Amino acid sequence: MDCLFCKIVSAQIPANVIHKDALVTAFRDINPQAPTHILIVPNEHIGGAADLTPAHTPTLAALFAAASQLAAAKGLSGYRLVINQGAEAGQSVFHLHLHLLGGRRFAWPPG
Ligand code: DGP
Repeated sequence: MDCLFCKIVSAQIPANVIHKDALVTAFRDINPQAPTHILIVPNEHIGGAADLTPAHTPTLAALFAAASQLAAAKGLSGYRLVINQGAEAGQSVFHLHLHLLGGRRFAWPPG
């Protein structure tokens, strides 16, 4: 499968990887929208949030566990976690990813 994030997970394409475990990989976003902008992706290919099933529960838990660990490691007391599902919502890479954004104030509602 020709998937950018699968290639980052398997190190076929370089990225600034800051965490990897059996289930998830985290790396810096190439186009950061905040002082801290990290993408956390499942190692297995999942197209997006709409493709999640109960069988993915351990992977989903690992995504959020990595996010809270990385946020703590970066000293972030508040941060935003975002999943864009579908092109209408701004998804541009169709491999599930959790955006961890921090280091500035965020507006609500989001743009
Ligand atoms: P989304 O728009 O929610 O699908 O987010 C995709 C993100 O992926 C976007 O913020 C930019 C980032 N991105 C795209 N290509 C690359 C890449 O080659 N390397 C890295 N590190 N990030 C990328």
